Formats: sequence, structure tokens, C-alpha cells
Amino acid sequence: MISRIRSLIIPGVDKELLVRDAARMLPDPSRRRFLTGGASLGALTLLTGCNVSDSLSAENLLVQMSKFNDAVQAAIFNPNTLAPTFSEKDIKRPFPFNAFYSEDEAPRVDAADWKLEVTGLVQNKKSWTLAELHKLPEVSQITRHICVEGWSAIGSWQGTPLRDFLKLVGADTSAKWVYFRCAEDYASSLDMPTALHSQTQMTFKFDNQILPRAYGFPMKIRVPTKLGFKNPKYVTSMEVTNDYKGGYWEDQGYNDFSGS
Ligand SMILES: Nc1nc2c(c(=O)[nH]1)N[C@H]1C(S)=C(S)[C@@H](COP(=O)(O)O)O[C@H]1N2
Ligand SMILES: [Mo]
Repeated sequence: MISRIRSLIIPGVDKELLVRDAARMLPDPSRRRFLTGGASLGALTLLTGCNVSDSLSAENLLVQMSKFNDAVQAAIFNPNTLAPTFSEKDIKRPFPFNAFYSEDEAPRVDAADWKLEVTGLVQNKKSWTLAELHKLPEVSQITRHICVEGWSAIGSWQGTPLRDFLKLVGADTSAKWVYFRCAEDYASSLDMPTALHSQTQMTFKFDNQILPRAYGFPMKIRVPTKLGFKNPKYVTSMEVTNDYKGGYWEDQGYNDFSGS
């Protein structure tokens, strides 16, 4: 998996900021140990086992950090642990586009035809129109999106907490998975604790504007505690299930947990 990560050289990386950013991503007690131990690039190298001094970029380091978190969080997953949040000035504009195809091939979803199908272990299996979903209460987050392909960027997303929606549709929250299908040939599975995490969001806007086509119009799932591939765009259906159904990247060997 690590060999698949593209190395990007990001010029002008501020090492102090990088170390601080990395520290915020570390779960306790590693975080405390790291901070009391001097919080240096050298210490990060020891913790992550990757040499950050030259060839690996800062962005890559953050991906390594997220993998380190993976192992720790999988063992001691705490639904109250929040992903770090940032401020307006940190938002990356333009925000990077990513998919398994180029941007001009991104799905064009017709809002009038589009429906979100809600199926599986839920009391109310109705399909939702975009107009209905837009009436749900809106919250905002500024968080970091981390892609396994070696980049990360801070963005701002608005939508309704997925856990509120799951409650609204009478989902069996003791089920193991929420499985999402997308307008193209993409899918992803979220474990239920992550689906119920307070920052996991059914997202309708990026940067306070209706989600542009590139970023998943009309709806994506924003999961700041998971790697980018677990943030499905152009979502068309949501299924609450006990059967693990994998997903586009999951089926290619990326682990299920993929915390960030
Ligand atoms: N439907 C769909 N969702 C997807 C993908 C995709 O190819 N199709 N790519 C994933 C990956 S790997 C990343 S990094 C993010 C990129 O989201 P962005 O274009 O908003 O940056 O979308 C994720 N969700
Ligand atoms: Mo990604």
C-alpha cells in the first residue's frame, strides 16, 4: 500500500507548522509522548518510520500519520475523538479534484431526476429528493481531507450530520455498516461508529456554495476521520447493512478502517 503513494514535493513547507499539524493528528497517548519528547521532525520519523527530511513530502508524511492512526484508532476507536478543525484562512482554493478519472469525465447529475435511495435496515425506506434534503439542518466544518495518493488539503463543507439523518430514517444503528453507491462506478463502506461520528456529514455545499460538480454534486459524504476514498461523491444510495460490501478502493486492498 505504501508503495502506491505518489511522492509530491511541496515547495515552501514550513517545518514547524508541519510538526504542529502532525501532532494534532496523533491520538493520545502517542501525541502527549511526542509533544513532551520535543515534537521534532526526528521524532516524527521515529514514530512513523518514514524519513521526512528530504524525499518524502510533507503531504506524504501526513498520509503516513494517518496510517499510524489507523492501527491505533482501530484498537481504541473512540467516537468522541474529533478530527482537527481549521480556520477560513487555511482553506485551499481551488480545492483539488480527485477521482479514478479526469475532471471532465465527472458525473453530471440532473438535480431534478436525482434521488437518494435509503435502503436496508431502516424503518423508512423512502427515496429523498434534493429539495427535501436541503431542508435538513445545516452545520459547517473546516477540516483536512487526506488522500492516499499523497496529497491533503483543508476544505470547508456544509451539510447535515449523517447521524441525525440515520436517526430520522429509523436506521438500525446496531448494524455494522453503511454502504454508499455513487452515480458512477464508485462505492464505499463506512463502519457504523464512523457513520455516527459527530463530524460525519451528508454534504451539500463546499465553501458555502452548492457542491460543484467536481466535488460531488448533489451530495457527498464528508468523513474527516477517514482517508479521502471513504468520502464518496455523487452518492445515489445509502444502505444500512450487516454485510460488508467493500467499495471501489476497499476492493483493491485498501483497509476498511482507513482512519485519518
Ligand atoms: N463517486 C466518487 N467518489 C469519490 C471518488 C471517486 O472517484 N468517485 N474518489 C475518492 C477519492 S480517492 C478522493 S481523494 C476524494 C476526492 O474528493 P475531491 O474531488 O472533493 O477532492 O473523493 C473520493 N470520493
Ligand atoms: Mo483519494
